[in-house]
Amino acid sequence: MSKYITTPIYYVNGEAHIGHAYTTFIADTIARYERLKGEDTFFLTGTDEHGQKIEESAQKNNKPTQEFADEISATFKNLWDEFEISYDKFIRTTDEEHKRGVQKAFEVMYAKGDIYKDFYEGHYCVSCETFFPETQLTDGEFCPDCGRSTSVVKEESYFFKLSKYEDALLKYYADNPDFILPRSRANEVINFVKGGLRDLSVTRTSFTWGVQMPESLNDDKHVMYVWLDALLNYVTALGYGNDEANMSYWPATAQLVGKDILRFHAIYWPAFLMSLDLPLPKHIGAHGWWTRDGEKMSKSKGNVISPKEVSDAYGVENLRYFMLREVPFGQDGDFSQRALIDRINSELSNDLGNLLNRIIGMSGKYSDFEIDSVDVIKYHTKEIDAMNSVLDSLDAFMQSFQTHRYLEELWKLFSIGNKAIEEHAPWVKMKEDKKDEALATVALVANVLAKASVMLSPVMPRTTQTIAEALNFTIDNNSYKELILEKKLLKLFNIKKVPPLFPRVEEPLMNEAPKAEPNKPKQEKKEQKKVDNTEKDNLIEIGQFFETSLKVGTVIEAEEVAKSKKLLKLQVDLGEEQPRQVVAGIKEFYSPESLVDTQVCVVANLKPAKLMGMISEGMLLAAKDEDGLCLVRPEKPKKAGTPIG
Ligand code: ME8
Repeated sequence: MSKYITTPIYYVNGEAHIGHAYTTFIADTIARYERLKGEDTFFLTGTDEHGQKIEESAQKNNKPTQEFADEISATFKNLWDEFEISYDKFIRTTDEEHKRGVQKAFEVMYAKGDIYKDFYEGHYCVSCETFFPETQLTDGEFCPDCGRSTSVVKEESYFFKLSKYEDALLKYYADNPDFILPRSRANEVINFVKGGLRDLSVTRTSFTWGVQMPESLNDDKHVMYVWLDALLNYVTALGYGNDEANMSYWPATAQLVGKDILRFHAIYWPAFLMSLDLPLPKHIGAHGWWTRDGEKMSKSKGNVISPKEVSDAYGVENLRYFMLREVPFGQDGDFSQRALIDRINSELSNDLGNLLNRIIGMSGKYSDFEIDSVDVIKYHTKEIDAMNSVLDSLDAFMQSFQTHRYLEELWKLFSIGNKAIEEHAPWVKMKEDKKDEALATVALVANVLAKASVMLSPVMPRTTQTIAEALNFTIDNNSYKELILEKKLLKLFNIKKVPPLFPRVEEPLMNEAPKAEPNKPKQEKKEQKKVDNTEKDNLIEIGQFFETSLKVGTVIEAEEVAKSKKLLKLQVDLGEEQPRQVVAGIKEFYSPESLVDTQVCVVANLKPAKLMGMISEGMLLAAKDEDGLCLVRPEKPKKAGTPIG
């Protein structure tokens, strides 16, 4: 069966912000996931260009409405193209085909007796393009949805018999408990319908910027109500009312929307479809809002964050990962650079990037970059079972749009990989002359990473492509079938070195740091330090101690520095993507060989220094007395990068 995934079509009254990017990222991820599984998938996005709101925005900008719509629509399309959003069609409601399709639908509903002409007197909110009965207004005047003031409008109007579909809608919700996702959102919709549906005004005479009435009605005073026009995009994009070849994709599998427009999609839209005798979508997925300092981010409030700015600073795939991982589907989330940086450093750089780095390092050292999975099953059934059970659990999360759970589970694979390395310590096995065991662990971890990359590819398509290149395989429906469904292992292959995927981010990269951020400006900290240092007894605050980042490191390589009596050059694994180079004055006390594969304590946030022309990116903790120097080490082996403090 084919799949059809949609985003809302975005109003062209302002450029995209990260809320729009979020919906688009989720939909794009689902579409890519379906394609990975080999499903014939159609993914639609586009812009909503009619209605009073757009007309007014164009006037404010002193532009003809169409020109204004063209310009803003292009900014959305260009942004999605830059972000490599894999849409199959970008629809605009000013497209001629769309307008014809809407007119056709109007005729069908009218002929069926579902549309009739009457008068409407009510309170209209231009921002929401919605009428409200007086009983629903806040303080008798303000819009219950956006809080703006409404105006009284009396117009001749065509009405859609929404009330007729009350029972059918309630039955549909009851028979299809997964129609609205997350399920917790269904009740508000059901209660709204149970409260009684009023027929819906579906034309306007007070302005002209909308789809004209069908000629057969011979009533050009009216234009279509923007929500009727907009909702129908989901079928006109497939050719409804024109060339209907793509209508085979209908009904939609997943229609993603923000919770602000759930009612339109879960009540009006299914009722329109029933009237048109078309099947209803399988799922409407309503996600929460991105807020800024606790307030919904919106174009009209002007408190928006530009997705382009964030992606220029941090990379679009890091942003995608962050948004999909950070917030449980359906809930609101506050955007902060600090949270984004934390996820980049800990999950992307430490967990994922580091694993690839370890595979490259170990395979290079032990087997000239050649990996063979032949012995993996012999030594690693425990890890393979654990890995398969994680992989089997993933589909259910994606089907219910819970990208945060999907990624959370997926990350368990990296723990399995990193833990296997710690437990089986291939470097020890190499020393004990158990090369096949050491290589089996390296191959296991390469397989873990390969499988994880296949499943991560819908979220981070580019990054996982680079990982696949490093591991010498291709991510596509074939590898999905073999590695995920059939649970096969990769055959003999060569590892390729690639540049670091996720350089660590030490400081916020965007100037305008959201207010809610906990990171204080650096200067404040320094000043505080000065004051405290003038104390007679030199006591420091605990916070000052924690300004020093101390970490456990594993020495991977060590060599003497020629012409230096004191210095050794070490490569120390701190659980980061790349080992750090540390130049230490310990040559008189330690031989390089005695240090490899031992652990040390490292000051990890010192500014890099140059010693005899070599960069040193850390300092080892050591104790020195008249008997000489000894390194300070953890009492028991600890994972590289474990914080000390
Ligand atoms: O409503 N957080 O268009 P729109 C998360 N044209 N998502 C947000 C968001 C936020 N702060 N702000 C907006 C319309 N969105 C209509 C839709 S569909 C037939 C017509 C996202 O430009 C979210 O998906 O106001 C929301 O539903 C959509 O943008 C609204 O975009």
